Amino acid sequence: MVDILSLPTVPELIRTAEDMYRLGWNERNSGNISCLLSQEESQHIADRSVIRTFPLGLAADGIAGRYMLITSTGSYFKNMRRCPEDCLGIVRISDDGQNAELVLGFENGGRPTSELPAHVMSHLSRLEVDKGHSVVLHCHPANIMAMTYVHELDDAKFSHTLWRMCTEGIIVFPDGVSVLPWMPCGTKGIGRATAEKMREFRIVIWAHHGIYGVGSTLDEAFGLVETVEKAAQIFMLTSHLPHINTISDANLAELAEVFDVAYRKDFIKS
Ligand code: 2HA
Ligand code: ZN
Repeated sequence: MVDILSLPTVPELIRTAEDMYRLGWNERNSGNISCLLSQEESQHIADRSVIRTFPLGLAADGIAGRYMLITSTGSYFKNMRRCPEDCLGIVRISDDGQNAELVLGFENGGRPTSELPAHVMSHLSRLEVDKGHSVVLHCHPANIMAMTYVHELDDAKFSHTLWRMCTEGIIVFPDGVSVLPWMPCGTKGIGRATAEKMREFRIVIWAHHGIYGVGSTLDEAFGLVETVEKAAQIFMLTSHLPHINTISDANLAELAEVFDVAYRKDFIKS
């Protein structure tokens, strides 16, 4: 019997979930994380039979046969270490791309997160543009959420404002962020809209709800969200005060040159 904790990505995900909880990003049962497992890690579970099947309701041919670690619906990030076998599951995407086949975890009737469509579709989009892609995470950081009430929901304007809030911004997310208008969550519609934006962005913000971040590792996706949230925090701390100093567009261009990052130049004109 394989212990779910023996797969290296599992303790790594639990650590990430706990950090997210402590930062106040994942109240109650909010948020979800999924990781596509490497070939090497997948070999440990390749001989396991299917325990239950969850229809995806979409064609995930691009990840057919891949194993994915994913959080369960209703699970609390703060409790993940106490009950990893209940809160986490490993599914194999069926050969026809139509189903998620449970091979480990989700004990006591657990099911994948309600945001499964957004996760699967985002993985498909990111793999088209980034071969090393593996992680999708979702959470509710307060300052990003607050900012969507007081800032125009425009990709260029939102990205430009965030870049100007901390020096490291344009270096960490030179591709900017995308902001979706409010939509009901847990639907294929929001999943499709998120995945569409994921072809161009590694951060997609859901207005008045939260944020999606992606990366090749859990640390990378986490660090990306952390940096965007810090920029949003500075905005929320200062937007009601007179700005007598700022990071100018010339400063942004200078940073991009010093750190050799290809940023969305078209976002600066806004
Ligand atoms: O409760 O965060 O978006 C899980 C969520 C749904
Ligand atoms: Zn959410």
